[in-house]
Amino acid sequence: QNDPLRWWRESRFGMFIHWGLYAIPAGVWQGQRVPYIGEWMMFREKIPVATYAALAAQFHPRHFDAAAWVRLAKQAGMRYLVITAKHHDGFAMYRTSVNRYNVVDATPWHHDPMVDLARECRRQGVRLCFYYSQDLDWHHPDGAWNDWDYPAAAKNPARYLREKVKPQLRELLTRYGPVGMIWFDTPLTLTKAQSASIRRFVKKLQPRCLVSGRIGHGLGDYNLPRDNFLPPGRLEGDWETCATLNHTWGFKTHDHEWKSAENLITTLVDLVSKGANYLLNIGPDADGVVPAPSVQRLRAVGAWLERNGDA
Ligand code: JFZ
Repeated sequence: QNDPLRWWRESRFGMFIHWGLYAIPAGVWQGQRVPYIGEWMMFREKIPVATYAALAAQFHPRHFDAAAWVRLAKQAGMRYLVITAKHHDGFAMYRTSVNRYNVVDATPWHHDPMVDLARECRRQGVRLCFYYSQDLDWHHPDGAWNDWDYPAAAKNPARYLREKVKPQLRELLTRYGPVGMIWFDTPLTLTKAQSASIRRFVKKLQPRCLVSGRIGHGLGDYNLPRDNFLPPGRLEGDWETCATLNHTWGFKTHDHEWKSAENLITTLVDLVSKGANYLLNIGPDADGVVPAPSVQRLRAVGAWLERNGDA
């Protein structure tokens, strides 16, 4: 059957990956451990663009291993992978020609990890999807929510969409083969017309590529309840709950409060029985290492599925 949502409905379980420059401070700024989610550091500390951008000079993940990340997803029983191509900090974790603020041009690594992940996903049979922050962008002068560098009154959101979002989406949708979905996030300032035009843009380039519920204005292909949400009963329509393994999406050195494997298995079963997908996050560190407690837990979920799942 030709429903573009079919693979997604049948997948049930996906791997979310938050990986970016925020993995370098890893939740510690000016010697202080921050209490909030790691990837929000630039915003919460009102770090100037130039200061934050300087982190890129330290990004050289010697242990990055795309095959191992995708294998871990497979071992856990996950069938799709959603990785941060660009989070709210505006830094592209892939090769872009839109600006030099990206992992290839601005880091000593000079490498595009999405090429490796696309290849490994193809090889190992996992759907590749990209997270893309279409509204918040703390680096672009016209992006939403950085008003410590750029006064809000001077912002032109249409220009941001035209000069950054659409050209970058075009790259993501033309350079890595078929993309399962673009996981848009945090629609806070864009108008309905703007969300609609982003959606149309995606579908024009890859008609079967899904668009997450956080494109905004009810224009997604499926719904996203709030993070870590557990529905009280069976849900109508298509739903996906995204969740953290500890209390952060982006890596933090001092967040050691991990959910138990038992909790994860129960949650997975609960969600799936109610018709929702489970998108579970890992936050690799700046060397490209997935925290050992995350690996352990994902493998335990996979082992349980091996014994009890229906494959
Ligand atoms: C967003 C991001 O701001 C965050 O950094 C992370 O990427 C997460 C997956 O998504 O945060 C949200 C967005 C929406 C809700 C909660 C957190 N929500 O609707 O409950």
